[in-house]
Amino acid sequence: MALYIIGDLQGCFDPLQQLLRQIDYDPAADELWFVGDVVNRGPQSLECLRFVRRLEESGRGRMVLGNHDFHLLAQAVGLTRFRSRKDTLDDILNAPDRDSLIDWLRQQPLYLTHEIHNLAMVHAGIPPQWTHQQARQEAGAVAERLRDADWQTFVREHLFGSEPACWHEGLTSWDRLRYAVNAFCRMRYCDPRGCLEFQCKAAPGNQPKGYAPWFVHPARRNKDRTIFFGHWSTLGAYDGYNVHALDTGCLWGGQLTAWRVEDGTRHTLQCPHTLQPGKHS
Ligand SMILES: [Mn+2]
Repeated sequence: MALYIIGDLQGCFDPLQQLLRQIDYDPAADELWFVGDVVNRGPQSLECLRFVRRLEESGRGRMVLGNHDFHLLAQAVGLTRFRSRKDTLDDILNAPDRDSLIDWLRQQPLYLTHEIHNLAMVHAGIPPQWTHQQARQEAGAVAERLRDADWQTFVREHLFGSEPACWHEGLTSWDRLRYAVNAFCRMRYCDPRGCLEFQCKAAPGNQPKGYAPWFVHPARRNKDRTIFFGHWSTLGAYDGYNVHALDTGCLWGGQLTAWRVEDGTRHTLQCPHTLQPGKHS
């Protein structure tokens, strides 16, 4: 039995199946964890979502929510102002099992830990000033709203926006939840106090002054557990500071990555160019 943690799928279902053949994935014994952004931009979002859901419901897989997964929830509740011409979510939104897929997706976590391996998984990152215990609490507060009967109001009215960009203990209510979602799902660079930078998607070295990749801050309080994340295709396959970055840009003609936890090895599949370079966002 092996545990594999898999990078951002973004609708790249055929590459996923190829990668699983390459690693001799055994559905009866192995477990697959997905770092989020299971859907959107790529050609087979519906297949990806159904696949991850089947695994999760059979106890053989987990995922955390990414920004594109939240974007799907937004489209499902009719938040049309965030719609993009680059979206490839219509297959899901028009599917006969749409409602049950959305209902399942909204109940997925933002932060996961493993009971045996000393690891955590998030889509984008954990602010340096949060311990793992605090990350679990803040993610749990968001998950509670998403499980609520009135979850659609939360998504429609309170979830989206880039403010507050800075963390402080006194944040309450929707501001606190929105900060947490942005940190877990969108963060790349931040300052030591956890002020988030949303503009720069480039590789380290190109960020605005005063900001650093969230995981390099010297006083980071969550170094005591290995953290797996995706979201940052320009960072690519990065291992250091007790973190492992798994978004190797399959969508952009890069690779799809599976990390085997038992022996700490990367397994990659070269993906076809499904999108034109330069349309990256
Ligand atoms: Mn992402």
